[in-house]
Amino acid sequence: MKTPSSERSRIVFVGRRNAGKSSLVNRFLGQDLSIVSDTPGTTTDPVKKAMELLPYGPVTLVDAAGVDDEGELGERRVTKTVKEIAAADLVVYVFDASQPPDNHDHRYLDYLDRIETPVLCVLNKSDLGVSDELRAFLADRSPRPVEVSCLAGEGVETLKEATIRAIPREDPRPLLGDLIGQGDAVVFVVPIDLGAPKGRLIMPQVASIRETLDEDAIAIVAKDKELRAALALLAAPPKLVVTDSQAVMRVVADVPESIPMTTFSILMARYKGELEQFVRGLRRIGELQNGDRVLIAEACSHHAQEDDIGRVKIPRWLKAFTKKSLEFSHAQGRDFPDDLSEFKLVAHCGSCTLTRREMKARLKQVEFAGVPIVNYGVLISHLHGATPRALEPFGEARRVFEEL
Ligand SMILES: Nc1nc2c(ncn2[C@@H]2O[C@H](COP(=O)(O)OP(=O)(O)O)[C@@H](O)[C@H]2O)c(=O)[nH]1
Ligand SMILES: [Mg+2]
Repeated sequence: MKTPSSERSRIVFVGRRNAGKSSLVNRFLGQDLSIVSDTPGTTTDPVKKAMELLPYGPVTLVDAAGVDDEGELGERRVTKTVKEIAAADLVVYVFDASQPPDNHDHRYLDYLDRIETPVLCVLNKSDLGVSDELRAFLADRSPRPVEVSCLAGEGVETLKEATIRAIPREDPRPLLGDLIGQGDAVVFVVPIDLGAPKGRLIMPQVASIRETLDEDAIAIVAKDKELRAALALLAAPPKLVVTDSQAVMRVVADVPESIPMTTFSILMARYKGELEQFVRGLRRIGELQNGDRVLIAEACSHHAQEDDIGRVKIPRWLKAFTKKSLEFSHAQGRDFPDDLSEFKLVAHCGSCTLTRREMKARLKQVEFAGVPIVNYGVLISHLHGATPRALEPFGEARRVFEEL
């Protein structure tokens, strides 16, 4: 039960009011925790329950409000459901088996397919018989829909097994392990400036060094000032140089063209998000106009420093680069705005404190809002004239850049 919610697989129960979502969640949990009621619309806030789904492991079950909820309050509940869907690993879409599908079902299943969220359909209340229309509607779905009766307690075990099979296995992504091999030297450039935390290194630095060791490669760590000296010590050129974004220009100058280089933030962009999507976002920078609003989003809520990267430096660099008077909004921590329509561009931090799923949910959200997104790493390198150099180790992202 100590597994943090960010490490649990999130299963969201979606469907029309009264389909039996809460009853199913209770059947999963084996106890009466959700409120089951025959008055439609009882589940107001999404109810979340942590459980151990054996033999799979820790999961969070989310009992969402009905997708057909009505009225002003109902609409707010539907918005919450849509947010839950964005962060779902798996959606269990619950039907009342005896009813034909309606518009809501069509719309939501289309939406879920579009955002590529895995969906398992459940025909609950199978004790009441199964509608032919519903059967036909779901005929082509994979995985196969599961028939259940919460009332009779039938099919619940089969559903649990099907659920476990349907939860996608996250392929663990490398930070840089795929770029290096046994015996390779990697030079990490870690400037120790005022923004560096006292007495330690930050997460992307520590994780990169650790992964280098896991690959039986050799990690060399130096400040930007000592980079030339570090390179001079090596009998052969390193396989890769990775720098803090803020030292990127100095590193570009000090590292010969023949040695591939990139930044920690670009490694993070690939690890937590989709590097190509961030690179595509760079196109917007040339299109920005006076008065356009840019959202600067940071996943953690640290104290803003005097020369804060998100508050001060990025706005300054972006204005200098575009020569436009831009407006900036800031979002910190978990408050990522629902409505992105006023923004022309989103600049996102490296998101060390977000899970890949959470970052992916944000990426999907901006994609559907039609707002380009860049991450700090890709953006800073670009504003300092270090693209495409810093993208060179990543073939696909480099191609995307060249096609911009
Ligand atoms: N006949 C039958 N009724 C069910 C079944 N599952 C739930 N119900 C009833 O359907 C109603 C709505 O259930 P609930 O779980 O609150 O639905 P939700 O709005 O989707 O959360 C309640 O009266 C339940 O007792 C089932 O398998 N068969
Ligand atoms: Mg309910």
